[in-house]
Amino acid sequence: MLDSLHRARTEAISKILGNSDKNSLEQIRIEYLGRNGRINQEAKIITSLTKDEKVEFGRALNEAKRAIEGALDEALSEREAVEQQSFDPTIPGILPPVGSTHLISQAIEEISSIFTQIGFTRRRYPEIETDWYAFEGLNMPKDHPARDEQETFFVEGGLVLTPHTSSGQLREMLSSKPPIRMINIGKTYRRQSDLTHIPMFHQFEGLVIDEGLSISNLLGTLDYFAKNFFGEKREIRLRPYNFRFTEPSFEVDISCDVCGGVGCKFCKQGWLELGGAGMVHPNVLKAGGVDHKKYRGFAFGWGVERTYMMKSGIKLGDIRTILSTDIRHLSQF
Ligand code: FA5
Repeated sequence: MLDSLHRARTEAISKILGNSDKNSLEQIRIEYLGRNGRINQEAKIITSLTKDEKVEFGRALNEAKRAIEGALDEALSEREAVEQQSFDPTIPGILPPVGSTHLISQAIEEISSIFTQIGFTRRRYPEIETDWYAFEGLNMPKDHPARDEQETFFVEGGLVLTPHTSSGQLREMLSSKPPIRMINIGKTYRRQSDLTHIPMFHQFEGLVIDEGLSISNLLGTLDYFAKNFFGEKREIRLRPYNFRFTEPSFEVDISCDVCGGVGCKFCKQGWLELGGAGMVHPNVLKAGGVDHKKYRGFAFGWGVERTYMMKSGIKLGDIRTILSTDIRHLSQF
């Protein structure tokens, strides 16, 4: 008599336990407690029972209903509690992205540190210059064709955005006494934009003034820098060149890292130009107030971005990507 009722009760409760789906719980309620549900079906047997049996069966029937209702209520309130919980302390946190120094700043720091280790003092001179510091004092008189190469931005009041850090040579000579060993790193500007040129770039300018200096001191310094910055495997070469502010003058090349020195669209037959160098011209020493009979000087001026790109393993095919603000690019450095 009671077996079938117990089975219905156990069956209903096992369907409810662990169930958190609202619709499915409602279906279970209808299936077992609804007007035509299993419990009411079981109740039909009551008419055929004796008086005592009716009492016992009636009690079991009520207990079965209460147990199923209780299990349903519990399942629903558990579900609501989960819904209301807005903060789950067990979910792992999201780490905020960590930034890093921009690669141009990294390069500047590295260049600075290599030169300061051999006694150079770091300097920074104005980005906006007068014609005299940018050209005239550097042995480039007005209307001299050498000025054209600098593709200069002119600003109001006869000023220019300095096209090279060589203007800092004059400022250094006029503000300190020899012996001088400075490394001037700053922003420079030219009207250029292509695979190897950007309109705003950085140069680092070395200037050494002392008694008895010769080209071998210049070579030794450049070689020291190249070995420390690029590594032992990269090669450097000097080509005779003409700058108005040095005599003799050279261009310094480094073997290309993009193609390994065989030649590619980025370099000239395996070599990439880093910048100029030479012995400071007597006219520049004079303009800087240095006794050109007593002292000699050497200077070099290289592009920071170009120099950085030639570092082993960098393999940047277009200098303009250095200025990209794309986080996927920046996060590689
Ligand atoms: C000069 O600017 C000379 N003042 C360098 C110098 C200093 C010679 C001291 C002798 C003594 P040049 O115009 O070649 O030279 O530029 C030097 C370097 O700056 C180039 O080799 C290149 O590395 C970098 N550079 C020049 N223009 C750009 C540009 N638009 N974008 C990126 N890098 C550039």
